[in-house]
Amino acid sequence: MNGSPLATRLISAHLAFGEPRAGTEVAIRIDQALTQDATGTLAALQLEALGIERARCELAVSYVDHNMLQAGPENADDHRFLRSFAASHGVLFSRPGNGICHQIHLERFGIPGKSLLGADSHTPTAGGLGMLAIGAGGLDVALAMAGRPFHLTMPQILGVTLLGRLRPWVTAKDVILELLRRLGTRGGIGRIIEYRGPGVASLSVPERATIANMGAELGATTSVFPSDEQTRRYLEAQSRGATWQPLTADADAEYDEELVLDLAELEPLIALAHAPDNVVPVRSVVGTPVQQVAIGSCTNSSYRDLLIAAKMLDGRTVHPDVSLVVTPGSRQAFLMAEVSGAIENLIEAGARILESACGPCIGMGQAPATGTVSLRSFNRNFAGRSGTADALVHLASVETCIAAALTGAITDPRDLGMAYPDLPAVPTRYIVDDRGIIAPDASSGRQIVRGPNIAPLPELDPLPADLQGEVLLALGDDVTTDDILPAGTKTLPLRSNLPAISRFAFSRLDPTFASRAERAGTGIVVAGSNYGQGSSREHAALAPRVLGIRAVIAVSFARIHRTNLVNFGVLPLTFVSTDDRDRLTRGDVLRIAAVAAALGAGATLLLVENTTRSISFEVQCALSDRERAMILAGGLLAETKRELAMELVAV
Ligand code: MIC
Ligand code: SF4
Repeated sequence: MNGSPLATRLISAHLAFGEPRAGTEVAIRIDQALTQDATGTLAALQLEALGIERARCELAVSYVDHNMLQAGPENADDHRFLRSFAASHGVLFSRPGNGICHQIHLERFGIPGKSLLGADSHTPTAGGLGMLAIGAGGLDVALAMAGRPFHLTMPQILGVTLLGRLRPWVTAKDVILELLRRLGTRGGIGRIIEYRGPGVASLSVPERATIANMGAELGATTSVFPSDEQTRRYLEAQSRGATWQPLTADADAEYDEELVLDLAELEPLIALAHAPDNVVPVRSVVGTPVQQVAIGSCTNSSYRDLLIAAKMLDGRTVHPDVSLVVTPGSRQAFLMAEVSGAIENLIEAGARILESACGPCIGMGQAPATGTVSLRSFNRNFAGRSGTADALVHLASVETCIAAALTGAITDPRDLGMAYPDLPAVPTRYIVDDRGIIAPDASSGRQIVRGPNIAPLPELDPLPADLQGEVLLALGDDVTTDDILPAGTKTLPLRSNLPAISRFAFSRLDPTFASRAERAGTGIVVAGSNYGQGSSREHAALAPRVLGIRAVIAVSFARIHRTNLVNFGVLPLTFVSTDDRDRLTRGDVLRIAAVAAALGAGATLLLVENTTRSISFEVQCALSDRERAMILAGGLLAETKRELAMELVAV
């Protein structure tokens, strides 16, 4: 018999339901949970609605890192709400300024072999430490905090064998950009990416974290690295050596798919606007003028990233046409950069240093000038996400970004004529100062501080017996959650106010959507492949739902968004024939007769009548029994309340 990949071993060790057989439903026990402020307020309200008074998993952390621009009281009110909620619910609170959730979690909390569920799509960053770390909607994370297992479809395991060693100026970012170039943003759907082979040992934990982080852009369920000497060194430097254990795949592990990447053959790469898989070699676009360079985000904002930027800029000046902004990933990284003199180098060179937060990555400030090019060490470059609709945002390594900051144009860093700065991958000791993390305090009482912007959760009604609705939008492929419910300065302050934020649903694609949906009462959205790629924000399912969307018919769905739709009682249906997609237009009225009965009876095909055109077509309804029950009940919250009530009766 053949051995197991590490991912399968991690899943088996946490299995609460099912068997780890690709394509079947499994449930896994969750050891650690994280939320951030943009998803955490809803998660907190949902936990409250379930009557759960204390987090029951081993560790729960509520981070504040997204909504940091306090242009009005809303964000600060949310921070206060989260702080008081965490204190009284046994949750650690990472205060604003402490840094980006994924960077801090890696530094201070991640433990090889443990499972982590996070209300943010880049939670797999902790896979760099040998964790089973998965991104999910806030409600799923609330349930994990309540001690309930997390359900998912068992993914296939893609084994990526790394050979050789990266050459100077070629980085971990180029490894993941190469995978995006080869596999595309749909290439990881239904897969866990497991890194293995002799090349792994040369990558430090921060480098592995960069690679695991952007597995989210591949659409992967998660990414995982072994836990080895590099992991031990990192955890020891974080004064957490006792949490280390070695973890690898079985020697004869069998993978569903395999791929080989020779690190020594890679070169600096860049993902051009507006998709993370629009990857070309840097050398093919050299000379393109750049007006903004941004270093930061949960992908590339570690101490090492700051240090390499500082070394490259040491004694030099940022090009006069470029605005260079730096957001350190964490207070620790910021402090280390300060103590080592890196911050001084950055300031002297002309960098603008922002606080430790997501910042420009989520359009919270530093929107580029009209029609300009922004080169970022980030992970997402969807159109408009930066806050400037016609900006061209490209993604590259810190090294390539700083090369452009120096020359004012896209530059292959190998052409700078600089010796590659000699840096330790990981210092022997990081500065450990956890005062940015506030421990829960039961004595704080149960007083939750609620600002006026925190609206009650909407009541969601069960699925109607027959579903009839107008096609309110007919969309193409790769619609992102940023398209469905944009982030940025206007909407992020409204994350805890669904009636207000729902006005912005699809506003970038069609500003008339919200009012048309309200007039129509019940609506349906039609889309192409990979609908809902990107963020885990459940607002992208809830806001359309609140406006009456009861079904999305697409060619395929991104994992987290599909689950969020189900969690809020929206039917995710797929076309049996993609030709049917092309026969639908906005305004067509569709009807699925006896949909509730069919769902209850386990039907996997439903007949959709297009009453406007007098034609019919079939759609696939690939839902598990659990998902069917949820949709019939009006969503996961309603269904869980029902289950909890039954458990009480049983006791
Ligand atoms: C993102 O990078 O898009 C976000 C903002 O971090 C989201 C979470 C959110 O929308 O609150 C994510 O990646 O899940
Ligand atoms: Fe924050 Fe950007 Fe990372 Fe999302 S991708 S968690 S917005 S830094």
